[in-house]
Amino acid sequence: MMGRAEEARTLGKPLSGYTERSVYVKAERATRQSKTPEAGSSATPLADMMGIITPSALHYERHHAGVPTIDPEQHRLTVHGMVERPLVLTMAEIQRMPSVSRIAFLECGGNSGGEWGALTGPTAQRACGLASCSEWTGVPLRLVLEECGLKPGAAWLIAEGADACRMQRSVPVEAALGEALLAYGQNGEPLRPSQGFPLRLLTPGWEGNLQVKWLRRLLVTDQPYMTRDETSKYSDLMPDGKARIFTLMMEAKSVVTFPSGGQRLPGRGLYELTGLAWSGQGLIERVEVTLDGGRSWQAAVLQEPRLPKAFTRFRLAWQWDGKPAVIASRAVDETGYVQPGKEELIAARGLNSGYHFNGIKLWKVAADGSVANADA
Ligand SMILES: Nc1nc2c(c(=O)[nH]1)N[C@H]1C(S)=C(S)[C@@H](COP(=O)(O)O)O[C@H]1N2
Ligand SMILES: [Mo]
Repeated sequence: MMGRAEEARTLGKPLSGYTERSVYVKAERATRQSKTPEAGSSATPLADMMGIITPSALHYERHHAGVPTIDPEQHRLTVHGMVERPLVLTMAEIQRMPSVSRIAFLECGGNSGGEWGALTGPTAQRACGLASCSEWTGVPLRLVLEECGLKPGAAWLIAEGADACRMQRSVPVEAALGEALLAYGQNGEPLRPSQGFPLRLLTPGWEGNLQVKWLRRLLVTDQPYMTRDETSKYSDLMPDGKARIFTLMMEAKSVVTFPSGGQRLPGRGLYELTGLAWSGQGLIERVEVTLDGGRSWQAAVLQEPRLPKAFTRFRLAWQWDGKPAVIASRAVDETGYVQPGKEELIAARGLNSGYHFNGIKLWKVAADGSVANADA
């Protein structure tokens, strides 16, 4: 019999132009069964993520009319309306302009929509997975608008996508002149088709719906257009029957991703509790964790450098005594805004709207180590 050292060894795989992940790594985006899979969403497996960057292939998706296949050579961005010099730009012209890269989260206004009700998400992915974080590269939109010259009274931009529904959103011009990007890069490579290849609008900190993908047109106007996605959708019906519209800011939110629903702790002992926090208003200042269902809170360690309007990773060493525990995180951002509890949120906004849920998410750890939704 041959010993291990003498065994013939098999050569590994050869080099390749573009690699796949290990066959042993299985994390996937989650979708729901649908008869219209072109109009839906897929959620990032937040509990499988490390650090703050979401791999592009696992960035959540939200499409209203499927993912168009666009030849970047043929693609054009038209900027017109209340401008001195209307422009039609090719991708090559856009990519010749001065560029910037920044890390920013993106979150659907409908993320955690199910949390308003009784049937809340059983995993971090189902509860909060319509949020991801990438490094985006592109041209500050401000530069393009300076090139066109805004006319007096220009107050809104109507951004339009090249997908079948020609998705349109009205974007306040302050945002367009501020941090907004015409993004063509994501995590070091061109945008993925599901993220808007070859060009998308990025308005860091604001609801995902505004960040029009496959961007083909910016019409400068003096008023919003009241499009479908800012009136019947992505607006918040309040208990008094009035609706809040243009609620663009994504307020501070966090979720514990380990331990989280669907996982199992192998036994009592020392663990590293971890999770993600983010705020559309800037930096995450503090994340507090409760291990006793909200009776007491302690500060988690925040991964540095913290970046404004990006995911912030938090961690806390936890000695689990093997007894049932209810755990959660609560984020505080640089404006002093504190992530609310679910009851507080419902008291303020009622239950008519499915958008902008940023309440505290509780997980319960049972004595056998299994972790589940505390609401269930
Ligand atoms: N053209 C176009 N842009 C779009 C959408 C769309 O369906 N069509 N969906 C919007 C919504 S609702 C969200 S939440 C984000 C999702 O971006 P992602 O798929 O890159 O995560 O894109 C927005 N931009
Ligand atoms: Mo969305």
